[in-house]
Amino acid sequence: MKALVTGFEPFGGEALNPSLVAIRRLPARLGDIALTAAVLPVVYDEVLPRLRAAIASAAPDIVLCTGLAGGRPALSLERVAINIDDARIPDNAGNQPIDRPVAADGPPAYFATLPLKAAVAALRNAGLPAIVSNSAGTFLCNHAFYGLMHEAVRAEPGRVFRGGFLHVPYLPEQAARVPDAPSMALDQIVAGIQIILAVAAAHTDDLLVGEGALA
Ligand code: PCA
Repeated sequence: MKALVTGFEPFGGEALNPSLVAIRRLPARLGDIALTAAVLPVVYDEVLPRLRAAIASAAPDIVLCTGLAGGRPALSLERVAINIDDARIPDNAGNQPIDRPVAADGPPAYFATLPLKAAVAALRNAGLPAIVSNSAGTFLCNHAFYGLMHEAVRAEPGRVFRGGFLHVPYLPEQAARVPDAPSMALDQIVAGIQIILAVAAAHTDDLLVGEGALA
């Protein structure tokens, strides 16, 4: 079993991105899962070529992309990627697309194909706050997640993989500068990523438990 995990470069004036700090802490092996970590740029025109190159070289069974959602109080497993770019802020190259599809030939949305609810249950059992989120936003994280799933449906036989996206909260040192912002310690984020990968490697079917939310 091979897994590819990605994290994003810092963006929006932040000095660091917890998703990137966390994936750099991951071990090379997790039980019988061989892990590859890759860094993704917060640049619309560059992110999907970089992601595709990482997938081509890692030939993974599972891909978990991760990014920061500052202000979220919990590890957020994203259920759905939508075919729209609507950037609230410019990316790291100054691009700010508005209402542009991620893939002109793609469907409106894709669902994650990792067992999100089983992962959320395992995270909570380990004492980590976790939710299923129904929106990855309309910035680079959604763009990468949509591109990932678009790639997954077009993968050649033998190169088929399952994919999903995890949004992580601010680190405490980031939240300290934002009034009332929640945060999560780096060790917890790193542990959470490993739990999600272990669950995803062990299960293809998800639990049938309610995780519905207003948003
Ligand atoms: N978070 C941004 C893009 C990069 C990242 O880590 C987002 O949620 O879209």
